[in-house]
Amino acid sequence: MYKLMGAPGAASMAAHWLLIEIGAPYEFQSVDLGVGEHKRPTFLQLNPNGVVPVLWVDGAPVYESAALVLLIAERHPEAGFAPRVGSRARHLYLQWCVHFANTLQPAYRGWFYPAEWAGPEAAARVKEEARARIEAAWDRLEAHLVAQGPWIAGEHLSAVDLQAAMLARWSRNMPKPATAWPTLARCLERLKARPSYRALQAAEGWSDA
Ligand SMILES: N[C@@H](CCC(=O)N[C@@H](CS)C(=O)NCC(=O)O)C(=O)O
Repeated sequence: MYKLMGAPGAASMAAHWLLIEIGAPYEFQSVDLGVGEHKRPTFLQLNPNGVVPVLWVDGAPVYESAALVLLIAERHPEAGFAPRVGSRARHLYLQWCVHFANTLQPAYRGWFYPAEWAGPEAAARVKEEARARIEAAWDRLEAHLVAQGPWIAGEHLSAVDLQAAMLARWSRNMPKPATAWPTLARCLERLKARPSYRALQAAEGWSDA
């Protein structure tokens, strides 16, 4: 039994979606970011970065959303969300998962928390730079999907597609959302058509409307 600590639509979303896809027994514990529950000592003991998600695995906490996606997929090989070790698909899967965590996620921090790095006076500049980096990431993903799609790891859907869809969703209110890239938009549509996506929405209480 897994316990995922997160917040609706937040960085916990991909792990939550994957747990639903593989049908693993889990409990979702909502962390109230609005009251700063994630900055309290009890939570910081689980994730010293003071951010969600945290996943309890075999009675111990694990953090970093990209790691959780990889971890869940590899613990349930029968569900087919982790390409075979040594395959070209596996190489792409690992490359893009780490690339998203290293590029898109820090850029989103800049977009959503623009005063975090250099104070409120630099917020507008930080947002501008964050936006450019996020759009550059979609440019690169679009080109990859055109050349090697239909999924990020190639022929088959894998956990990294769910990670990408979570990150893409965060752009929905940006000046140029991820859905402005046509091949990526079609990939996202296929993902959002899955019954697991509706189950995720129901479990977390949000919609894309
Ligand atoms: N690198 C972390 C980043 C997680 C992250 O930024 N989580 C956000 C929600 S999407 C959060 O907890 N924000 C609250 C805050 O920073 O105060 C991960 O991928 O797990």
